Amino acid sequence: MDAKERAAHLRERLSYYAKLYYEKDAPEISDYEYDLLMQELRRIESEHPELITPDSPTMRVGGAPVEGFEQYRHDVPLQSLNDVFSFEEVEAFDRRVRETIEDPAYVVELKIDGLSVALEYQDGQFVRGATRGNGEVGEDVTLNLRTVRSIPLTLENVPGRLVVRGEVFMDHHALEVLNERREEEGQPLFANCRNAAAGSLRQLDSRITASRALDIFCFNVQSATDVSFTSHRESLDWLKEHGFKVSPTYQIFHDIADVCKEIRRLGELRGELSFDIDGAVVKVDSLADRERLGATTKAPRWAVAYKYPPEEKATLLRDIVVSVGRMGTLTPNAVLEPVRVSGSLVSRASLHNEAYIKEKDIRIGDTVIIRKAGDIIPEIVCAVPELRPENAVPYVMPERCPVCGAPVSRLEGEAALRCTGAECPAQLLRNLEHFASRPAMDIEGLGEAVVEQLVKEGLVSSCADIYDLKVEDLEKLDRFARKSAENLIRAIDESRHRELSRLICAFGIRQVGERAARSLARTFGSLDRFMAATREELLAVEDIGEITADCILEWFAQEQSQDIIERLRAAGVNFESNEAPQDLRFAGMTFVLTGSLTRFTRDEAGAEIEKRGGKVSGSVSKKTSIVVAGENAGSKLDKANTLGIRVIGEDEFLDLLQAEV
Ligand code: 0OW
Repeated sequence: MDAKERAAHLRERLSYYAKLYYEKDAPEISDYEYDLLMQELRRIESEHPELITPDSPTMRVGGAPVEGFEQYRHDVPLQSLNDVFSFEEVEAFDRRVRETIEDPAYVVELKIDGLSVALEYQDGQFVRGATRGNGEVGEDVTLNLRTVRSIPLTLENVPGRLVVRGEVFMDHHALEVLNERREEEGQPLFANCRNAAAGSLRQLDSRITASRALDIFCFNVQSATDVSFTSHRESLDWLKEHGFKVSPTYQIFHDIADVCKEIRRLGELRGELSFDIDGAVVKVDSLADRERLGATTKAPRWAVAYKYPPEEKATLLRDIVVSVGRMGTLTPNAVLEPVRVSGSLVSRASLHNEAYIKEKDIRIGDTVIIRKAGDIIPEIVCAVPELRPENAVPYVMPERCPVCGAPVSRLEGEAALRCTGAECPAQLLRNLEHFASRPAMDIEGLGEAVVEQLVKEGLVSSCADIYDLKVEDLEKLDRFARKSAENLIRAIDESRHRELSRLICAFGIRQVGERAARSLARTFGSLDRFMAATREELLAVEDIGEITADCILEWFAQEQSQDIIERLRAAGVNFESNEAPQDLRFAGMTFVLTGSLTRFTRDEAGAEIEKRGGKVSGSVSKKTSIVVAGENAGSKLDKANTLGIRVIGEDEFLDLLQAEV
């Protein structure tokens, strides 16, 4: 067999195998053998370029990547679809159609969950292909579409211009293979088949697209110069006869009840399909009827997409493991027997917090129902009590952090449990990034990537370690030349002189952000006075409530925190506020004013009290600290005497206000 014959033979075999692989999903040879034949054909074509034909399988894969995608204007807009979510809405659609069409015939097709494209052929050659875009203008992805083996590059006896619409998708197996490869390469995984298909079709390098095993179902003849149809089904049959892959099922129905039955049937098929569908499309079959029904700006009046509720699957809850987030939050996660739901394999699902588990009474060993909320996030709908093992017990969250062993605590009003460890490794990265961040110590150059390296190299395991770093330490890190090492050390040095409020913010005490930190720095004037503040004094500070005060007290009470503070002091970090400390002599005290004062109005006296951290109340109770009694004081004075509350006159009040603190 000479080269020409061999090339023709290989082309015929490769096209035959590709058709089997993609249309019948029944390959006769392995991918490896297919690739060997392809390699031989490439070699022959490189030795005899005159033998290359436009439809050769080797012509599917483009050359070097393109810079970007050209815009492609669809001469026939790619319409979208009105979605419906119930059979009542399908019946309403039918009633609307019957207002115009006496006895409509409907086609019901699978709604492939991929991305819409238009394929343009000129005299039987595939010449251009584009994404849907906004329906009017899409992106020219011709080179990438050529690599989709189920798209015919040449058509037998189809003269003139033809534009076909279809849905490009990736099947479950291809997604699994792709994600396995990405996992090995340390790349982020695709959440589902649709994302994978979209990401693969919009590759600038068509060789990457070629490696992604994309597929297509064609569902519409957009335009054709040399052929015409009277019905949709006729056009689908024609597409199939001319080498296009069309939706595997499309039936005609005259009664909307049968349409709904078909929608149910396709919905049950869902679990067995090797690709994702997110619904069923109901279309008027007669093209003339479609003309009469017309379209809204958004979508045709002659079609609707019935969307299935998120697919639910049952599986075994093997275990519950607790992860510790960067904010120290303990999150329970379900470890599941892997199960395919809506297009991808699910083996984990968040259980959010203890309340969620309690409310649904989810126990280790349960059979649970899983679904994908929004098609992406797996969630546990419920447990199946009838299938619960005898020994299943209600789940209890750990009392100690699974990462550092520190006690966990729950702040009232919060569902979440948090690790209290100031240096918990799970939170360390977040704490360090926060410490160096702009609203805190603002250390230029100490971002997430550098922090991760410093922790990984064991150079930093606490924010205090930052001030022990030397240029030599940094030079060992990736991408750290001497210059950048010196710059970072200089930035660290500068941060020693930050305003006190920055340091307080940098500690990352829960509930203490920039605003609260400023109030605390202004009020206490130094870290030492802040550290020594009582709960009452903290409560007297503007922006500080009960929860925040408790967080502050709990944070300072930790040995880890004391250790950090002493090391920062030794490192020369500024502990003083450059603002005058606020006078808090009345913090935690409640005053009652009665009678008339000569030097103040009631409001002025009240303001003087609040300025010094005190509170003013309108009535005397055992919570009252002091009653200030002016002239003609009345019943409040009597009650104060009865309750044994301290009573002072105006002069003594003045002395209290003016005494040196
Ligand atoms: N995804 C599909 C599909 C289909 C529509 C298109 C214009 C008017 C009717 O399988 N089988 N049939 C249609 O017909 N649309 C489909 O997908 C659309 C494309 C854009 C939004 C939907 O995904």
